[in-house]
Amino acid sequence: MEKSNLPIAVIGLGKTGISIAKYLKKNNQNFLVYDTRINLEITNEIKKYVSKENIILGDFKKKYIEDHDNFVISPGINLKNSLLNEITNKRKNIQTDIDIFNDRKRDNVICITGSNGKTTVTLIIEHILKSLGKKVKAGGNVGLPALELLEDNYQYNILELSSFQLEMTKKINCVAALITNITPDHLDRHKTFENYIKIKHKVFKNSKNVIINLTDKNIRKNDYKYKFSFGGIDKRESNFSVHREREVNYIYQGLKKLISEKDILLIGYHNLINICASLTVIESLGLDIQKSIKSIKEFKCVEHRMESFYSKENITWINDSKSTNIDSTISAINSLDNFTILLMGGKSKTNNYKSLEMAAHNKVDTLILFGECRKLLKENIKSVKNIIMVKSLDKAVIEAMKSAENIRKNYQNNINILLSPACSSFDMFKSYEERGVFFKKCVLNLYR
Ligand code: UMA
Ligand code: ADP
Repeated sequence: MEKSNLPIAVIGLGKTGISIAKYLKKNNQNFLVYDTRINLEITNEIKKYVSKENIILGDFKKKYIEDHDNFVISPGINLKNSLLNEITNKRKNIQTDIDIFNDRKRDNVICITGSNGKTTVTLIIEHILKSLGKKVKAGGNVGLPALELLEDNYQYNILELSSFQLEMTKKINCVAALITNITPDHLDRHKTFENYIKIKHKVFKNSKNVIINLTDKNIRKNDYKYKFSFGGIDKRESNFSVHREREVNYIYQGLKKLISEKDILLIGYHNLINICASLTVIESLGLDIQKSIKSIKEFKCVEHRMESFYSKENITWINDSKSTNIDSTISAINSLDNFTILLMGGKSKTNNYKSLEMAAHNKVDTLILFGECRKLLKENIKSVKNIIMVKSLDKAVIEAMKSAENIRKNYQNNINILLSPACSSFDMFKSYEERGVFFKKCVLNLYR
């Protein structure tokens, strides 16, 4: 924070804004809070940290800028698309909660970013570190906002960082930084894929150890000196990688066979890669890999991520509501053998469904499209044999059951019914969590 007699401006009063207000109050700082949402509820939680007179709701006005030298911005705010652009032009000091976290110079910060797999990898690492007896907490884009981690003295702090959080962050020092993968996402905000890639790479800049996914062409390995990597074709090339032998995938540590896919509880090849990524972080910290294996075998899937939650009479229902982009749905489709009925739809983030069409063409028997962009999806994914369009997710569940029953007449093996929307949930739900919970409720109601 730059020295100033003016109050700090906290921009945004969501989860992050509240954690910033809490932190600033605790540190006796003078601040005002702004949020563009005129009807934002000022909860008792908020009132604990900031009085009503110090909260300004509604459009952020140009004249407010002169009242402050320091601005702390929440991740959900797109600086470029609003009047807040002026703040940048006036060369005021703009920070994020991650910058404040960084100013406190914590030891052993581990940063995880990427387009898909951030939460899974973050939670696997947290799980392993706990099993190794370390005092550890994960936060940031998952669970607690970053500043909440300062409330206690953790031996390891794991920060899941989204592109929204990294965009305005100046610097994050860490002991290990990992980008799980980079595929196009959030381009409505970041405009170009190139810009999005650049934002993701910020995480490597001040990391002691840079951890590279060798299989991802968008992770610019040549720009970094790195000792740790995962993935890749040659076992000797990386610390951990996946190789297939007689129809079974195995995780290798260098040349040494470590874990069979049959010994883990997670579904899908992408989750084997997530385990490789997590183990590479553990190795970069100099911790014991052999002791970590047992805890990996016990790690259960995170809710709404390839969550197989109900099976009866050879029909298995899988909730992958967190899949909000093309690539995660392709991974979901590729994770399943046997007949797959795919439920997809919501609010579209792209017009380019070519790669998804190719994946669905080979593996999906019936495609059930729902939500705002169902027509757009139908126009773009023509090659699946059976396509059904419905308005809502509850209707999609009923259609999926009917299709499964039809398939079952001639087919003895397991049938997978997968919700992996490839779209955000905001057309009909508050969040992907709400969508996933609703989906599970609809399915369980069918069997009552
Ligand atoms: N908003 C306004 N006006 C304001 C402030 C916010 O309209 O003045 C809107 C934003 O546009 C957004 C919503 O309110 O739609 C929330 O924005 P926020 O910045 O207040 O968000 P928080 O509640 O602080 O939650 C954020 C992350 N959300 C976003 O970045 C959108 C949460 O990640 C994160 O858990 C939390 O900080 C704590 O660190 C959620 C998320 O959806 C899981 N992340 C996206 C993702 O994973 O794809 C990036
Ligand atoms: P994030 O936090 O980056 O959104 P999650 O672990 O929450 O990642 O998973 C989001 C979606 O991506 C889920 O649908 C999940 O099944 C899928 N997924 C998880 N890991 C990967 C990966 N390595 N590659 C592609 N998709 C993945």
